Amino acid sequence: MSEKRTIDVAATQMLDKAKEIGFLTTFDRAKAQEPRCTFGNTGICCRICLQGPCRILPKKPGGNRGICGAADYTIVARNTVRYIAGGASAHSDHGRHIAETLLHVAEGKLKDYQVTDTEKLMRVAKKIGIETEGRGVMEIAKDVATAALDEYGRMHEEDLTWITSNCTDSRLEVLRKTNIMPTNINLSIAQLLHQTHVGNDSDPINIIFGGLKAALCDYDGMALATDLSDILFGTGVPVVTEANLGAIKADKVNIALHGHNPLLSQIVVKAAREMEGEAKAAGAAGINLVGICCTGNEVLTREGVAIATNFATQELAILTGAMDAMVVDVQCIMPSLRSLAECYHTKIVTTMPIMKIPGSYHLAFDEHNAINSAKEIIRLAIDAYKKRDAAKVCIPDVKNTVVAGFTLESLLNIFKQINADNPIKVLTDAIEAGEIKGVALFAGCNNLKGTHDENHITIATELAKNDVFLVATGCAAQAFAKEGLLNGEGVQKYAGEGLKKFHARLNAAAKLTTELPLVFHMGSCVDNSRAQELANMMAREMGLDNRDIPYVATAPEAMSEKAVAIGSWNVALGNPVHVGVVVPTVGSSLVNDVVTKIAEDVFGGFFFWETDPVKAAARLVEILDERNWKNAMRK
Ligand code: NFS
Ligand code: SF4
Repeated sequence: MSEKRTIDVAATQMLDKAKEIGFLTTFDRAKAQEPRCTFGNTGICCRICLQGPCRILPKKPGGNRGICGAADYTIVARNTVRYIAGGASAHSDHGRHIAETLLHVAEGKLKDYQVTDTEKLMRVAKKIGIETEGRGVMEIAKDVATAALDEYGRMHEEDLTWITSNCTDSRLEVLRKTNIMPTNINLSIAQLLHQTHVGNDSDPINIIFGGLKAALCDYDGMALATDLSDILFGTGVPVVTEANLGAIKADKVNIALHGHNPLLSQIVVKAAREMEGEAKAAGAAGINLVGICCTGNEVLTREGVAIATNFATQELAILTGAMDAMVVDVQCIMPSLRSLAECYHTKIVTTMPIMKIPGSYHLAFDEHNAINSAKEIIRLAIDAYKKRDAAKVCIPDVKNTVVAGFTLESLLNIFKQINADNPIKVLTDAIEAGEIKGVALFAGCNNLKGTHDENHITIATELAKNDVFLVATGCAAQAFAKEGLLNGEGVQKYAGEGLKKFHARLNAAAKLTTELPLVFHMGSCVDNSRAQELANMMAREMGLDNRDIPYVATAPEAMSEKAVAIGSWNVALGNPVHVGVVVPTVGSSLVNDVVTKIAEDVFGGFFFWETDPVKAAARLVEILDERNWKNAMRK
């Protein structure tokens, strides 16, 4: 564990304050966990049945296996894929919730939601083979929603639609040949839990392939979540806003939107606009919404809502003393928020049936009554504001300008200004000309095994220097937002000559009121599907399989089960994936070799672990160089 806690200046100020008032944050708790148990850290501790925990103790007679006889490779493989099952469940359940909502909109059952982006609806319908000619919007929406819901529990054995309609043909062949193409999201996840039950599969390779199948369900669930969220709420266009704790306003009612699902947060944004008057009547200058984690990314992309902070520093937003309510839905919400809120006037409002925090305020969100639910939440915040103690308010004066909203559509719109017929060619031409080396996707979380945000920033600036085109999602994107990498100044400061030239061309074509950012913010973690669509377009345009395109992914501070699932489908789809923390596969050299070496032979994609950000960046550049070099040789 690193001694330096964070590179974020605002966070540092708040951590000093936490110390002053004697509140132990997640940073203190991370320290308290050291030193870690080596068994758990390397993945050789099994708790799959009640005889456990069993640890691998090679020196003791009989100790080199679990009680049932499971070897290190079985234990490590099982533990790893169970992360994937957790992640795929979270993402696909999120997608299902959106799909149900779209279905109910199409059936006329929800008055507070509508089909906002009909153009995207038509595009998605065509992509998945639904007839659009001469049909009404709601009829088509109903078919799209039904097709999405069908992914979860269909009885027929057809490959998942959002995979077959998005991936390249050569990649589909790889997925089919390796027998990891899923036909039913719920089935594959349940099967994986079955496969890893005590006394079931002990073959690590078979277990890993089961894991990859579930990881592809994760991809499917997020791809449909992105498509259907765009249909319901609109596809983001470039927006200018700001990020970091300085986006919290002392004179306004501050409400943080935290979690992942846009279903509620979108409505809160709408309600907040209608309720400015009520906030003013309470003596505030208005309502200020800020985002944390991926709900924040969703409303940033579509509504230009500012970012307060990312995962590791969520508690610190409350420590400003000016957070009146924090509305949370699902995933990545620290249970500690409640105890911190007790030191302040802050209301923590949980809203989903599967995510409650003891002692916090629960307002069951009801899509049928969405706007009223949202208004009720805002009223709670206004009430809390009245109880705010001005003496406790201390907002770090730290924030940066953010240019975001780069859904694939809005990025292609910029490319279209240069090449109207074939926008993606703008990117692939620049790669083939050697102006830029390729594309790197930054995804994933914060992980306090390292210094908060440091890996993100160091790797990104190193790659920029080496002329790599950068896109980002999730908490990685938020790290960039806070540190000033999502604006034009970031390009001037960090980009290499080639990348600068490429950006200059894009800027001239885009004609936005502001310069394009160093890193293109593609949205939330489910929007990693947007980045994959970009990769697929590159592959098609370059006439290559995904295993050969100059595209890499990195999760510099991976933390959640969802991150494991995302990394795994990236590998299955041919992408090299860097992870900046040591992961618990290292306890079995066999499993570790499979995911870091053998995977490349089979899928073209593979994992590598590197905690040193400079070395990680150098390796990523090397991989891009290798791919470009091979492509040049092929010509
Ligand atoms: Ni992704 Fe986004 Fe952040 Fe990690 Fe959590 S918020 S869904 S899981 S911590 S990036
Ligand atoms: Fe031990 Fe086997 Fe049970 Fe795991 S499944 S806890 S190795 S007995």
